[in-house]
Amino acid sequence: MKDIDEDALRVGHPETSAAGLTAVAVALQRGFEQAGPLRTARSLVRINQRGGFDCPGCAWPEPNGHRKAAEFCENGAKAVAEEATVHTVTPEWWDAHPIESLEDKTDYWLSKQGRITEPVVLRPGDDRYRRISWGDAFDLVAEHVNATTPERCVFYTSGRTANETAFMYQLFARSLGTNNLPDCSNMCHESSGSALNPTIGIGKGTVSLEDIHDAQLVFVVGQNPGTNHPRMLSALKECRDRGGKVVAVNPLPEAGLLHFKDPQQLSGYVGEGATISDEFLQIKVGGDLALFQALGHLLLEEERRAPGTVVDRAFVDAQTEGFDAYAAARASIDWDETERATGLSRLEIAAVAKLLAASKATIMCWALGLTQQPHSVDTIREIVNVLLLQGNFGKPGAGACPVRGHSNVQGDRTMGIWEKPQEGFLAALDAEFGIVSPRGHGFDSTEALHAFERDEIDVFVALGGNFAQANSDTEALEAGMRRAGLTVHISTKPNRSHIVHGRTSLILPTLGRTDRDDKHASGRQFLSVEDSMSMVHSTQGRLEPVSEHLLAEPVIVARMAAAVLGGGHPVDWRAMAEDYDVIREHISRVIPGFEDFNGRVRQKNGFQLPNPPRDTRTFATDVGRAQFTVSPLEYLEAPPGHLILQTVRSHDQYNTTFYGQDDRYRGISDGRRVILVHPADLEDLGFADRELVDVVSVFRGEERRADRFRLVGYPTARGCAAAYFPEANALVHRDLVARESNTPGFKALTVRFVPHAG
Ligand SMILES: Nc1nc2c(c(=O)[nH]1)N[C@H]1C(S)=C(S)[C@@H](COP(=O)(O)OP(=O)(O)OC[C@H]3O[C@@H](n4cnc5c(=O)[nH]c(N)nc54)[C@H](O)[C@@H]3O)O[C@H]1N2
Ligand SMILES: Nc1nc2c(c(=O)[nH]1)N[C@H]1C(S)=C(S)[C@@H](COP(=O)(O)OP(=O)(O)OC[C@H]3O[C@@H](n4cnc5c(=O)[nH]c(N)nc54)[C@H](O)[C@@H]3O)O[C@H]1N2
Ligand SMILES: [Mo]
Repeated sequence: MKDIDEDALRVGHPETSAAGLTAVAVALQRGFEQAGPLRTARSLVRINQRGGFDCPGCAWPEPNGHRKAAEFCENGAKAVAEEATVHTVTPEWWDAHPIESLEDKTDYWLSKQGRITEPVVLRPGDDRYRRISWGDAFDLVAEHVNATTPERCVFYTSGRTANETAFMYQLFARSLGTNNLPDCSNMCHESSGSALNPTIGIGKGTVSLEDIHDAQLVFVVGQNPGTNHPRMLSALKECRDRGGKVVAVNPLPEAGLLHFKDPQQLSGYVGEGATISDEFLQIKVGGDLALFQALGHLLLEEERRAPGTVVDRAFVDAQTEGFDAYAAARASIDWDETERATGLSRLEIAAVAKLLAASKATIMCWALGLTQQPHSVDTIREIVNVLLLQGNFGKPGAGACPVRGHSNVQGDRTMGIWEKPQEGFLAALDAEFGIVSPRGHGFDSTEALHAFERDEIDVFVALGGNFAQANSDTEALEAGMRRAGLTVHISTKPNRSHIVHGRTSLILPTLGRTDRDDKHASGRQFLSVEDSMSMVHSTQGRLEPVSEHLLAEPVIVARMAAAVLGGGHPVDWRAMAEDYDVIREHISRVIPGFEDFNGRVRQKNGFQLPNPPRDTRTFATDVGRAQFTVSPLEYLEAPPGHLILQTVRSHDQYNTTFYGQDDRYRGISDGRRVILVHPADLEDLGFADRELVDVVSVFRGEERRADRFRLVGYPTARGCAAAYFPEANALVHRDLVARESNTPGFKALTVRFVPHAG
């Protein structure tokens, strides 16, 4: 942490509204600093425009009809500036920075250095990365992979990877003979998939952007859209303008949830901004299962009082199973326990139940506030129950909306990046390519962490991302990664995972979203992505790459696969790398919904993938109907002297990449090692505001410690605290995971504070 002055921390008042003029100014300033005015202007005008590139910021969809001239937000612009930077990390840079000198650098410092320009290698016994040719780099990968067995090789993907690249990458892993395909989704929305697949027969959301506009009621649960999905605020405002209502459920009074100033409208520049939430439930971390059980109970009670007014009986009878058991389980409720679990009063919950009962079209949106706790899958199943009760599937303005993170994380899964692939997918893949894919499950991200610890990984390839920082138990993970034989990072910029290298380590620099990809005999190429609402569309960068040595991701994957698998392999990797239409041809024959992929991806707005619950009210579950489920009540309770800690993103970061040191909406400047705690809890625990403490996490009798955090009095829910990801990841025990999905419990830590000594 040497490059950050911890004592510079400034704390102001949290803001009550998001976006507005400051957002535009901040975005432009960041762009000019990184990329200069011309590249900034060139890149910003192409974001999310037809024929332009997909914003690498988040997975929120673009409007289908009229697109505003500037279909981006402050944080999208910051993400673009981060990539479009003119600063470079050359082989000379690596030469001037022996690995030891990089050990104490933060990801903030590392990414500020710029775009990596050439492949580099760190060999055993050497003290720094050195230039290597692409050909030698791929031969080195082949040498290592072929010296071990496929199950000791792991292929990680971060969700920025485009569809075509992801498809080739999983094809490579399976051709080799492994399903070890962990991805960032394992750490993100896996719990959503685990809950949705068995209950509604699809692991994705069931709404379109138009549905959000048309909804009578939208819940925004466990999500901070003002920072992480800013364009969602425009959709929520549109919904309210049409008479819809919004309920926010969050332990933190996040700026964007309360008010919104639309930077794309003149009126958005001045005043308080539009109200976003009609009701704000300031819930305790982990209390959502209790909340949705209570809401289900109240809906059933209202239905008993006025039969036929709340429950959609026709839908429930025809399209669902398990209603009776669910209704029996929710017939009674322990209000004392519900209030304890949620930190909400019975009256507050009843007020929201009333809105729900009156709504004929409800959408439930959620993000990581629900997915990273032991009982996350139960919580999301409970949300499905409440939606099913009122028939909120397959009608306008209604449905489930897990708001995804990385801009193509959903597409990567559709393309087969999954450690537990389904038989139908593998059979189609094998038939198309004449390979025999392995059938056993591979490692997810948590299992990969365990495998690193047990020294079971010889080769770790990462297509993007920053695995060492993103995952739990930082210390153990880093130690394990350092013992691996070969680590390979396909990256745009340096990050901590490059420093925590295996005995041999390769960094392979790639083109990003904004870069032009035109070194192909068949001309300039484009790629495609799928957004949070199952829309598939093309993306094509325009900027001159910062170095002539960069290769496009599909080319890197193809050349790596060809080197590893050798000449006799049935897959024609070269043809796919030459012309991405060839990849799309294969995809169109393997993955349902991608028929005529090449034709439809060239349509004006791309195309929407089939979604049975939304399109036809059908549910491809085991029983052929949507499933009500019954979960016992569960919530997080901290023993005396402890709080429940959740980890969040600041307004100035993209996961493990930082744009700056501020969290403007929460009033925090120039510091990230902070813990937000309710002032009354600070007092009860005997700590002062701004006190410097060490944080101790407790899990199954084991403790982890992270030093030097400043306590900040903040209006969070009582009994809860919040810290930034990834600074707090060292505190997360690797066995603290969500049941069924195995997603790390990043929002479910039990912690106490000790005054920092010395
Ligand atoms: N600018 C920017 N955009 C991003 C990202 C980024 O880092 N920067 N990351 C991208 C990615 S990969 C993802 S997955 C998404 C993440 O998007 P979010 O899910 O919005 O991300 P977090 O910052 O983790 O915020 C979690 C929210 O849930 C709340 N919360 C925590 N615990 C609970 C709980 O128990 N119950 C309820 N109801 N709420 C709770 C927190 O207070 C916080 O508001 O954003 C994507 N977009
Ligand atoms: N405590 C805590 N931990 C968390 C979370 C949390 O809420 N709390 N959230 C989890 C979530 S939701 C996620 S998604 C993961 C994120 O985990 P990752 O996806 O692994 O991490 P990122 O920080 O998004 O990856 C950033 C790196 O990607 C590379 N990169 C950027 N653009 C490109 C590109 O176009 N191509 C390639 N090849 N590389 C590129 C750059 O080198 C950059 O350093 O973290 C998880 N970890
Ligand atoms: Mo994510």
